Amino acid sequence: MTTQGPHPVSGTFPRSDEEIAARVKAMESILVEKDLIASDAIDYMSSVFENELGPHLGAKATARAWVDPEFKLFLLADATAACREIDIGGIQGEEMIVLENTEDVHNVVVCTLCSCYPWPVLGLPPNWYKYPAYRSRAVRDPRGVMAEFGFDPGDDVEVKVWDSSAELRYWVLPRRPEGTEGWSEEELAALVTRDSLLGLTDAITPE
Ligand SMILES: [Co+2]
Repeated sequence: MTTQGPHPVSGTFPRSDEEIAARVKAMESILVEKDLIASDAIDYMSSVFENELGPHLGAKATARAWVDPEFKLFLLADATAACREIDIGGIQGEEMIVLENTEDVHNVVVCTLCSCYPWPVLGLPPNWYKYPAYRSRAVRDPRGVMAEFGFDPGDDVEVKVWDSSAELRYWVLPRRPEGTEGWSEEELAALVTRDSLLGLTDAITPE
C-alpha cells in the first residue's frame, strides 16, 4: 500500500528507507557519543526485534489454539496470560485481546491514532500500518483494504474493525484452514501469516 499526504501529527511525509536508515544511524551515534546508551545495548535491542519477536510467535500461539481447545478458550479469555504460558510476552503486549474469526464474523485490526501493535506476537509494525491511509481506510472501507491484500471475506460475513490503543492491543485468531486435519503444530504455524493475524487475509489454505 502507498500513502499520500503528510503525517497528521508530525506534518512530514513518509521517507525513503535510505533516509530513515541514515536518520536512525545519526541518532544512534549521538546517543552513544553522549553516553546515553551503550552501542551493545542498541545491538542487543535490534537483534531481539529482528530475530526473537515477530509473527512466528503469533503463528505459534494460533497453531496451539487450533489443536488445543482448552488453550484456545484461555487465549480468547485472557490472551496475555495464555501467551505467557507458552513463553510469549513482554513490552507492548501487556494487555492483548485476541479476536476469533468465524464463519460469520471477520475481524480487522488497526490503530487509528498512531500505530499501537502487539509487539510480542507480531514484532514491529510494517510501515503501512502507521500510514494515515491505512489508519483511516481500514475503518471506512475495510473490505477495500482487504481486497488490496488479495482477500475477500465474502458478502455474508460481518466485518468488524477493532481500534488498538496503548492500553489494549488486538490481534486476530484466523480460522483453521480446511484440509489440515492431523497436521502438527509446526506445520499449522507455517500457514499463519502476519497479515492473517491482523485480519487482512485468512491463513494460507494448503493446496
Ligand atoms: Co497507536
